[in-house]
Amino acid sequence: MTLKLGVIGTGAIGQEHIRRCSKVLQGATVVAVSDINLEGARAALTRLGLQAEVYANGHDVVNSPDVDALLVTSWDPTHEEYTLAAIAAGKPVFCEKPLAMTAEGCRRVVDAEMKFGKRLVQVGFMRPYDVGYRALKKVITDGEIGEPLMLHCAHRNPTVPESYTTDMAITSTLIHELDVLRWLTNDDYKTVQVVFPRVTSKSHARLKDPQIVLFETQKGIRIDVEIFVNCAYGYDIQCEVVGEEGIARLPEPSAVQMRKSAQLSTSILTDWKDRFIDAYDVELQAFINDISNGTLTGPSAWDGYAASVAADACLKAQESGAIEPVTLPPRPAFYDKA
Ligand code: NAI
Ligand code: NAD
Ligand code: ISE
Repeated sequence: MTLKLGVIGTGAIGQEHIRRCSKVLQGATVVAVSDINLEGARAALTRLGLQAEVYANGHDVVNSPDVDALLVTSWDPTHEEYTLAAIAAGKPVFCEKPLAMTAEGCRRVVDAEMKFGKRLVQVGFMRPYDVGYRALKKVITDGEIGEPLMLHCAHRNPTVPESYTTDMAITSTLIHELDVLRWLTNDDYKTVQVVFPRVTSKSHARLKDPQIVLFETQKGIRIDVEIFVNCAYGYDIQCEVVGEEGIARLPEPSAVQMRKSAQLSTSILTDWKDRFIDAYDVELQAFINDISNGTLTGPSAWDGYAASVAADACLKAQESGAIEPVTLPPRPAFYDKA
């Protein structure tokens, strides 16, 4: 049976996900879309050569009898509202990160889902589906480098728009590390501190860039993450795990090495769309397959909540300059793996 999807938000990633669900993946079709920019939504469908019902209001997509499941790809502050609406309608929902703007908002989603009594939410944390991160996790869980002691990470974007502010380095960018590093180390954060180096001249008044975020985990692992969203040279994700017996590093995306004009060079990607293109395919195919099998297994509303608990502490640390505690309550049995 083909799963009929409704997509709320037809911006950059909304269009990417519409394309992959319609043209790359198996078992789904996009039947309805919505965006506050109605013309943009229509133009996106035309560009992709697709036909779907276009609604002015996202809630009409959620409640359309034609729609079996939702993708929420609108801007961050709308995620909680549409995800809660999907749960109220009893429909599975894939919500892009962050699940909500605060841990409190994520908790409302967790509580609504538990009240419904069955998992309906998958959060768009795609890195656990990336082959590189999966290989790195295997090296750690196989004990090849001994117990992890330190992680050195970087999340670099070439540039961001003027609307991107200091807090978004946490809520929209670091949120990927907040999720994937929990998964990678099978650990939770205990404290966090944010340090601001000299600001790049390529930034603007409302964005302190770069930032360094320092964590201690419950097991005592120390993690440093550099967030640098005007790094100019490319889109670059780095993760190095220092263990008791060796060091393991996230593989670079594969690229041809060139020898030319007395230079040895390898291209660096410039766009998140390309860096994680396969991971996005796999995460959404898993969402589609899991719905037809009756149980969602991907990143859960609890994972979204856990990341946002850490994000709230990071935001506090940005303001205070102090080492702030990260306090995650115990995970409810509802979110244990079947
Ligand atoms: P974008 O700005 O290109 O698209 C957002 C779209 O949402 C716009 O078309 C806007 O008109 C629409 N929108 C805003 N408010 C709305 C509302 N109330 N109802 C319906 N539509 C509304 O942004 P982009 O880059 O596509 O990001 C969208 C979401 O996806 C964000 O939450 C972002 O954090 C997430 N994202 C995730 C990535 C990942 O690697 N998983 C990569 C890029 C974005
Ligand atoms: P797993 O499913 O055995 O989970 C390992 C632990 O990590 C569990 O305790 C789980 O609760 C936790 N976890 C899972 N997703 C998390 C997240 N996003 N944030 C924090 N903690 C998380 O581990 P796995 O088999 O490595 O699967 C990891 C993800 O990859 C799952 O979402 C799974 O559905 C998916 N997956 C992908 C492929 C693939 O081929 N790409 C294959 C299997 C599973
Ligand atoms: C964007 O929303 C993403 O999710 C990208 O993966 C991230 O690299 C970027 O910084 C975010 O703004």
